[in-house]
Amino acid sequence: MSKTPRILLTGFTPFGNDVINPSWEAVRLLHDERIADHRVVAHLLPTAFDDSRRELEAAMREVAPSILIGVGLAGGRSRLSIERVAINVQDARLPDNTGAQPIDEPVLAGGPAAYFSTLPIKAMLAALQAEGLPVEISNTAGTYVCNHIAYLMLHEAAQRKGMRAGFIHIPYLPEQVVHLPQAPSMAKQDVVRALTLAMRVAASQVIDDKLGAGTLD
Ligand code: PCA
Repeated sequence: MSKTPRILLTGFTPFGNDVINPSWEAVRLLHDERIADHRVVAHLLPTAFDDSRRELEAAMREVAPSILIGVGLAGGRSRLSIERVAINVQDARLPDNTGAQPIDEPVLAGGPAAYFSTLPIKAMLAALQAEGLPVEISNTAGTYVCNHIAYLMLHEAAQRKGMRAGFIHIPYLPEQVVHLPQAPSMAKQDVVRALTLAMRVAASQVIDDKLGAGTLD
């Protein structure tokens, strides 16, 4: 096996009423890219609590990544959201793709209440802003499958020295909002550019910058 460190970059299958998931549409274009001496391995996760966990575990064994970055759709958000935190709860507003709808169940029984991202989220924010990309720090990844995977990635990373993890939510693609006049969207090329840059910063910087990006809401 080559010694090149790997970034495991995951996207999700469509869920709810959507026929595509922009997270996978963007992530799959980055498969095999070389970024800051790392190789990107793109992996598709099912939008289902149990199956996504199994698939993540299989991908971890296969890829042995040093950095884990999950990407998911947050339809309705107007900018790319770099998540700060994942919480130990599942509260599904809609059934997942296997029909499971956990309410107020832990992701991991006995696990910590939350994990913080171990990627340099403020440095990533600043780098993307400098490129003219609309981006924010988010303090909630929700309580659905994305938060579940973000929590599990951070849990895995917390067990392994040198491994780091984080999660990024993205808006709808323009073609998904053609009939949703109020809904914001982001072009796929911009998402790909933003993920590339975010990975470059994550791969080359461990200690985060001290930059204010707090909110009062
Ligand atoms: N978004 C959902 C799950 C899969 C996805 O792309 C979420 O935010 O939980």
